[in-house]
Amino acid sequence: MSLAIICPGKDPQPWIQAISKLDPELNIQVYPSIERPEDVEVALVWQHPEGILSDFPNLKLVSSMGAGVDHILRDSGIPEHLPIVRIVDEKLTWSMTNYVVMGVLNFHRQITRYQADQKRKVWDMSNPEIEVKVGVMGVGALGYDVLEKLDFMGFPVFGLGFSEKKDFPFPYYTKDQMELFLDQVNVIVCLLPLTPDTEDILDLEFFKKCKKGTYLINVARGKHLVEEDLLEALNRGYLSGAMLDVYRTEPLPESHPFWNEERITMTPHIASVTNPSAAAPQVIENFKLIKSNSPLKNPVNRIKGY
Ligand code: OXD
Repeated sequence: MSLAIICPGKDPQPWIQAISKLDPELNIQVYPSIERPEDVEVALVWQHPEGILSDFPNLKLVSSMGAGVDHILRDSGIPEHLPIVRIVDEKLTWSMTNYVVMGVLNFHRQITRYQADQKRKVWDMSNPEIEVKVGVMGVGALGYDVLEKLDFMGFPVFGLGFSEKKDFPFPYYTKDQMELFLDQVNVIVCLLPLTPDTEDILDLEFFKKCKKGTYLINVARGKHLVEEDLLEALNRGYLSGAMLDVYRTEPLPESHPFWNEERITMTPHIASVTNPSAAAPQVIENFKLIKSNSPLKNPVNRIKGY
């Protein structure tokens, strides 16, 4: 039996090292050099080539290398009986929250403005703080941590999700209450999973409903955002700026208009990168659990898409 690592375009070495360190006996095969497909019982994947998983007749489990599973679920050829798990890891959550806090603080304390002032030798003490109320769309492990930490820092926070929640400790809105949610906040953090329900959710109609001058932080997936609508929303003043870590096409093509847009702060999908050493224990644990037919860690609900 063996574990297949399939992550074209990503270096598999840190995963091989982390897994082998914990379980030196575990046989690992790395795509595209999978010589014994019949041995593969678990596939650890990131952006795998569509259809490839049907090459493994004894596959029992598919594990994402990250928190997101949209890159797995886009492959309609994955047999329905095959369980899928994802990574939930404290370090991943910690990094994501730190990134979002940085974005919120940048807006609140206007670092971009002062950097521009510094370049022009401008001393401007007016309006040093923007009052901030933060709305977090997506209240899973990542979104919840963001709400908790920002609340601890004293920011009013509001959550939005797609299902009803009982006894949620922060003001909470469902998708049907979107306008009510948007009325409360002037910073929007998108941490939604990418599903058919959430794709293109950040479009011009959405931005029109935001408070004038709202700041957008998208750390979820590029496909949540209709990119030309963001530029339009900035030009019309619905939004005052955005911090983006994810894009519809990655790497972002050189010709993309975002590169030259000063109101957008960009990073290259680094908000929270899975640390193989931190994530390897749960990959191995799931390998053992699937073999003993026991309930898995961090299973994905295919119907919900996360
Ligand atoms: C993830 C990511 O889903 O890195 O983990 O985007």
